[in-house]
Amino acid sequence: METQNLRIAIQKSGRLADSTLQLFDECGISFPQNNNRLISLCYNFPMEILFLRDDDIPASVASGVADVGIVGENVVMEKEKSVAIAERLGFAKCRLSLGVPQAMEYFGTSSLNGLRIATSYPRILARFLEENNVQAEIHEISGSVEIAPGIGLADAICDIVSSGSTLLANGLREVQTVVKSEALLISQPELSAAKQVILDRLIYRIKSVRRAKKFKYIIMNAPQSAVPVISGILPGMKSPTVTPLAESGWVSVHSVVEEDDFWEKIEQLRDAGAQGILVIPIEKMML
Ligand code: PRT
Ligand code: ZN
Repeated sequence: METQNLRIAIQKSGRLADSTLQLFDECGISFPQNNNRLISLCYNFPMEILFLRDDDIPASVASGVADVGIVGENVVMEKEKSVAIAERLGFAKCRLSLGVPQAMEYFGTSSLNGLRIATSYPRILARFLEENNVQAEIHEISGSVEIAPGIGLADAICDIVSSGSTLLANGLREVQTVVKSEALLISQPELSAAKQVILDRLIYRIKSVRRAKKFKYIIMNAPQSAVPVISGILPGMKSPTVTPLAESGWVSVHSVVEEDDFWEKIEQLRDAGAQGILVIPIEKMML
């Protein structure tokens, strides 16, 4: 019997590669490790992995060479291929921004009129300029965009920014975000039913892993009398679990707290009388 695998295209090496492999690992998906691989068949999940340059991933998915792929939103937007977003993955977050020399005055997009702007993202930039009624010259270069103004190749740039240190090191400042980006799981718009079932299984695992990362499991001891206040601090998913301790009048409280406001919650819990607070990472959180 022929078995159908979901074929997924991922970046061979680069900024997306490590996080993508980590995600597969956290989803319990393993495959033979071999650095010169082009394609690997997973041991324990009906999926084969195709290793490509990120620029080729949207086209490989749109053409059916791969069924799905993991790639930056910026590349998906630039390539304008017919693919669907199956899931946002939340890593490799960055933005495509306009940068100008530190000394240049900038009063808004109209300041870009008549400039030469260097970028590796000509389509996204052209759309942005058109939407903002700016007439500027787009100068397409494939790498080291940030050095273009310094060597007189351009007046401004449109490039990926994460921390902003590359712009700073090249005497540029970020003046405008054009688009925001994160890694996406993209898919062919029309997958076969059998492959859609595999994709749904993959997405379920990814969601469980991502949800778990947002939360911590916490355990603390507290006087019984403090439980109403503590329950109010811990909205959790359901009300907290409260079990009696051997020492009378004391209980153990278990709950789940969101990472975002984690430290504030801990301070409030201590003020409410909680002691011996333990914080435990959650590996998966299923719905
Ligand atoms: O070889 P291949 O073509 O597959 O890879 P690549 O060299 O084209 O891409 P790669 O691996 O550099 O990046 C892959 C994806 O990671 C990008 O398409 C983005 O979606 C995402 N990403 C996230 C980034 C960054 N952060 C990032 N900081 N891509 C590039 N950068 C570069 C940017 O170009 C600039 O040179 O980092 C510099 C800016 O960083 P800061 O921190 O100094 O602002
Ligand atoms: Zn690339």
